Amino acid sequence: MKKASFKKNIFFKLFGASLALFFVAFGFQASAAEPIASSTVPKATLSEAEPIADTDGDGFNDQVELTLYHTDPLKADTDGDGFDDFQEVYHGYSPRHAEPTKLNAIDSDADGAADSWEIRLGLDLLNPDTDGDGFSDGDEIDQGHDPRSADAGTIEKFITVSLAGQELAYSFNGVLLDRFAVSTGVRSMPTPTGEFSILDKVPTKVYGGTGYDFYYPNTKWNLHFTTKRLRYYIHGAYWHNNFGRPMSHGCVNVAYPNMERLYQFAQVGTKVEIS
Ligand SMILES: [Ca+2]
Ligand SMILES: [Ca+2]
Ligand SMILES: [Ca+2]
Ligand SMILES: [Ca+2]
Repeated sequence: MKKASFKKNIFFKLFGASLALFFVAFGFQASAAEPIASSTVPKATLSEAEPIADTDGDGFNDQVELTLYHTDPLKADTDGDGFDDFQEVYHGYSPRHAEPTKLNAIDSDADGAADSWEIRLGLDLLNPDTDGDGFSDGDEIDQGHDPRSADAGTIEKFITVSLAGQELAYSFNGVLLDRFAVSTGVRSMPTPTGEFSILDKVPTKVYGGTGYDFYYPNTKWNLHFTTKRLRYYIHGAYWHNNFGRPMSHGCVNVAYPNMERLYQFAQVGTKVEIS
């Protein structure tokens, strides 16, 4: 027994020693590799990785203030309305106007693209033609081209409607541009679900009238998306303000200010997914 345990001891000692040697060798290799790895990192990369200062401490660094939001990097509250720049953008307000102004309701450079779209897409909200190709940012978005590059390729647009959430969202090149409450069909007249595309854009339309128990003349901004059973539209609705609750005869009701921008954005062929 004693001899056997002695042998065992020797075995473990030798095994342990070879393991230790292995780790020493491995450790040596790893530490030998380190100086080579760090010497291959260019010094410029290291300094670029350093955070850019937020001089006024409002939560946006100086570069973002100068190039994206066009706010004062030395003044936390650029428009002097009592709310700092970060708070305003976070809640969807323009940090450049003391009057409460929603970013999606202002187009600072009058190029047809709301400030909120420009910020989300990384465009210059004070330059109507960010990529300098002769076409305005708004026109490029409307026509489905990239406002950040002179490349004439087509950018994918997508509209999604959630019946459970009573919400509509739309995206450009995978970037969410807006999201808001809508009213879809009531239980007896449900909005059809599935994958559709915009078939027609109709500036004004009459809903109801003779033979119906409702009449909504001169309804603005109508996006026809299917003829399944009946003709269904995503359209403005001026006769109620219950967005977020089912209200319609099967169409998708949208508040006028939201619908005006969505109508401008959508093209015949834009994909619509309703679930
Ligand atoms: Ca700042
Ligand atoms: Ca402010
Ligand atoms: Ca604009
Ligand atoms: Ca352009």
